[in-house]
Amino acid sequence: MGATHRTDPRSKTLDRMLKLLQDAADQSAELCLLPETAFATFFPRYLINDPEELDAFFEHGDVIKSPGAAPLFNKAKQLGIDVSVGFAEVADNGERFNSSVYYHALTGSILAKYRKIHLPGDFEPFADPEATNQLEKRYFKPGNLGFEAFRVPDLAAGSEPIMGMMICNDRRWPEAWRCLGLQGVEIVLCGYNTAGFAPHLWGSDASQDPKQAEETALFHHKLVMQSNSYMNATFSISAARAGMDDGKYALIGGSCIVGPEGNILAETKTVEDEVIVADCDLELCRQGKTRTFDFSRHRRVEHYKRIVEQTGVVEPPKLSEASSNGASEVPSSLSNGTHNLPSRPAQPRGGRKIRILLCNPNATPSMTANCIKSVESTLPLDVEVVGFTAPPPAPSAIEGNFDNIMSAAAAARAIIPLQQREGYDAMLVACFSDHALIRMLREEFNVPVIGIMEASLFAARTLGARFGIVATSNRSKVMHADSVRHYGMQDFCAGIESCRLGVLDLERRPRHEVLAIMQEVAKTLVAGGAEVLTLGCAGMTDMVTAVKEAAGEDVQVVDGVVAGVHHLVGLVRLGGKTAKSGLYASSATGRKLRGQEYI
Ligand code: CDT
Repeated sequence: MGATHRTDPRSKTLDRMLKLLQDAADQSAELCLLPETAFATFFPRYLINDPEELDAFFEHGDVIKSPGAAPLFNKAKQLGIDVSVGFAEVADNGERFNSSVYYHALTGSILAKYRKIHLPGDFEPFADPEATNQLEKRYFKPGNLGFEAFRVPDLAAGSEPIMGMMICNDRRWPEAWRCLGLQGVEIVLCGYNTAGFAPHLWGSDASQDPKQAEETALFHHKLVMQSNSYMNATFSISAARAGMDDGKYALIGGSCIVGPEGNILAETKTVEDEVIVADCDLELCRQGKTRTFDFSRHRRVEHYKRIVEQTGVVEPPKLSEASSNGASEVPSSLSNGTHNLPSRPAQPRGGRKIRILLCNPNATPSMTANCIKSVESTLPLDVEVVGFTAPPPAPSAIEGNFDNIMSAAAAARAIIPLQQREGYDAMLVACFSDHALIRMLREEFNVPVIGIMEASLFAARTLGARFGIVATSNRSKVMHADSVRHYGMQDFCAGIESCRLGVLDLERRPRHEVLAIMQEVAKTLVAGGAEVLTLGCAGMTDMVTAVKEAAGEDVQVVDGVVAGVHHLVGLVRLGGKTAKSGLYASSATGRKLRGQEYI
């Protein structure tokens, strides 16, 4: 879309949009993307103090029925063309967002809504009256709907393409693209509104050549659309509000349709109202998605922690400072004015990490590996979890008392010398039961020890009034009931339901079957009043997402491994130790006196 001035009546802008839609339909397009806040000028560049004037830029209630926007959706329905468009939204609770929707012509309904997450600019205008402002932080809240991909039925020769939306500044953030990429997105839709010559906004020199500034802005726009499309093996469509708004504010053009190899398939030639069309053969996404960017095979999430844990930059300590004080934490006064200190120390406790031994008392290493995998992405930078798998004669699964005792003995014999050598700060017993190893380790050492069942129940009691347990077998159901009583939690237990599966069935039976069974059990527990679900086996740790899906968003699902590790981390930070005045007093000395050092 070309320039839209502050004084332009809504009807004029709408007429232009209807014409563009007609033009797209005439060229047999099945979907038409229109820009960010398309129905009026880009008002966040002005400081508007009059609430009524500001309100007129927003759609209230259901956007497809909003008088200033409805004609667009009605026309789309009539033409049978889907439309995605940006608008300023007032939600039912009065919160304001910079939003976009995907309108499905066939059903006459909104298939998906997105609310802009990366709001650029400032809350207060620049002091310089000549500056172009970008007051999105003043007028909008950051979006609260995440980057959710969605399927569009009956499009592209009856296929169901996976689409995702983002708005303008979002396109500069690879995190946004990856969130969609991880849902297999095939077409990313992005309306935008990007200033060309606006030195205050870009933080650049006011004496720069406006034409050159615009070229750079255009280069950056295409750079992010092409590179991120390639890196996520997806098509992308971007639609600009372009031209010279109010005869004063230059906006770049550059609307384009990009293929999954990063190639531009179509791009606008003007900064006026203009339609571009391209065929998007979704099959072309397969190449990238199954080879170079086959995420399931190649991603190494254990090394990506910083991406979700850190916002600002945390530089490595300056070599001179690190060597002079021996510490790696940079005091704020020395942080070269960037104020980008870590939200938590990267190396606390005198530079030493908290090290937790995750003890799997059965002899199945893949179960240990799954436990480590499930917790790894949640760990702070200063915490390390090391996996231990019990050696034979520990049984490969723990399904009854015999297995419990045999595994505890085998595990304890191996852990005692290991702990004497390594001095882990805490130990987690990764078996969902009141496992004998827990009490053995509490007796033998003074570091905090907990099992994943007890940790789950503590977390569950904190997060809800009633919990339920997804048990493996009927026998484990009975054993869990005994343990719940032992922990004194029976009054808070809404139920324990069995999946009628053996522990090793969790790995051996087809995954979709196992997940379906667990989801059924989860639903039963929720119907019985469980507000929090705990997973009754360490082997279920990688199934949390499926259970969450079945339980619904108002129900919490606790993964005992994650709960246990973080419980222990908290205790270690508090300096907590196992009390030795009673039950957990060590029996090592007594054994020695009896000449029974055979372990
Ligand atoms: N509308 C919008 O998000 N515009 C931003 C301008 C950034 S201001 C520095 C953009 O990314 O194009």
